[in-house]
Amino acid sequence: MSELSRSRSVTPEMAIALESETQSLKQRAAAKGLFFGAAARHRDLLSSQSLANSYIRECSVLVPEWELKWAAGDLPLRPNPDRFDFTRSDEMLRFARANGLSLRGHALVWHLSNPRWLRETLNPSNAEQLLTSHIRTVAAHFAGQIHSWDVVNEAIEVPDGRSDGLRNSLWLESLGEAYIDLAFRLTAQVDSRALRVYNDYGLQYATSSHESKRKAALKLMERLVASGTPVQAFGIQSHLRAGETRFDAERLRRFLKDLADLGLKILITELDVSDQNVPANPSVRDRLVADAYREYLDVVLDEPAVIGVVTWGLSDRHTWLSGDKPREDGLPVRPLPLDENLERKPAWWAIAQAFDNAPLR
Ligand code: 9MR
Repeated sequence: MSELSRSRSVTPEMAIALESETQSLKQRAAAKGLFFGAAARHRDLLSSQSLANSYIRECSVLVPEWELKWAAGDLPLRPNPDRFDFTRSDEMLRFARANGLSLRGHALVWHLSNPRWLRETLNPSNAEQLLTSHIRTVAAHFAGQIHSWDVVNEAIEVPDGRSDGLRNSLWLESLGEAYIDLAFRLTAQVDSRALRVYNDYGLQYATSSHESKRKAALKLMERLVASGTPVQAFGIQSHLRAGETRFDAERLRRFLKDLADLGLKILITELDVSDQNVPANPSVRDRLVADAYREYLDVVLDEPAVIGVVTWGLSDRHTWLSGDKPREDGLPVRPLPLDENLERKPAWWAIAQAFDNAPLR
């Protein structure tokens, strides 16, 4: 019996109701066989005990937002071809393990956040060696301790004009499309326990660019699966926009089903809702942001292949959107489940209800 129901003024029925109100996102997700997690940067998470407590309370998965990229922020993971610096990523792993969270890895191969030396020296004769040494070192360093790896991130860019829809990235230019298969095989060799994910954005709306990206993504996944590439899951980043009307539940359901039919699991990997273009009034804004979370998660969590949800940040205190999608009126953006004081917002309740309504896995 909880503290609450022992106190004289609270009946057992009220205690049960209150307890279910206070269930965290990770508890509600777990009740349905799902996981909930959020991304954070080392410098934010480990410098605020109250922020850290919110992650511990709400999340079962933690994603380093910078620290496992080749080079994001001022302390690169791979400062030169021969040196790796795991200081910050190891600290995040320790934090996660000490508090019962698991760490999700993001990302082994990406066209952005690469060190300057890589961009300046990568060529067809050294690319395979550089990619191999990277994955053999990084994935091996964390072997057995990672929930899932974004092995390849954002490899599709239809406007680049290739018939296969692949992005003209530094890796594609040096290795051709074989870099994708190579990355998945290497990861499988060194850490057979982490779920291997292909991760991308721009896939959820009923716009022509999202439609053509969905097509290209399915084609890529079909090719990889058919050729025996050990990809196991598809990550849909899900950077949503409040007030966006071009959402078509049936098209999204179809895409999820097509991925599932290929035998892939699906993860929602970077969920947030930009409030850049909605009215200033904070309660109106919060409602529109919450509506976007609800509308999206109701569809996505209906698909049995979806195994969990990660938001790209947890509190409005720290979000990439303040820099990348600021509001014209200069008001702070409010895209995440908790406000800047770590209080639950309507978005939190929308996610909570979506988990509560989700079918059991
Ligand atoms: O949120 C991340 C931001 O802090 C970084 O500066 C940026 C570059 O490393 O990456 C942001 O996260 C991106 C993620 O890694 C991949 N999908 C898009 C995310 C938002 O840009």
